[in-house]
Amino acid sequence: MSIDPRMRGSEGAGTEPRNRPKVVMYATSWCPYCARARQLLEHKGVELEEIDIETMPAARTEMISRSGRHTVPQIFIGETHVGGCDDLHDLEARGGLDKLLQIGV
Ligand SMILES: N[C@@H](CCC(=O)N[C@@H](CS)C(=O)NCC(=O)O)C(=O)O
Repeated sequence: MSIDPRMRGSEGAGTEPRNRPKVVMYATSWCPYCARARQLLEHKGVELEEIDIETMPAARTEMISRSGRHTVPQIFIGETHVGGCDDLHDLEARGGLDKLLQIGV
């Protein structure tokens, strides 16, 4: 028996799809660029996985190896390396962030 799509609660008509890409942000707790990026992603309703590179030293190495950059934040949406806070906001200004986040698709 199939389930009527209108009866699937949060996955029903007009709501977001279930399978949004994972969003990972390498960050520190005090960095103002991280705070600005976090604010935009939270505004989008994104469930954000933050990796604190100060409390987890191996994470800094991982961030550099994945992104080729040394500054925080470094943001990944799915397999896509978006870059830092400025890159995230540039992407939003160009209208590309919602698409990458699969919001409204
Ligand atoms: N333009 C970058 C600036 C990021 C930045 O300067 N982050 C600082 C912390 S708030 C940092 O990682 N500094 C360490 C360094 O420059 O090596 C962005 O938008 O993400």
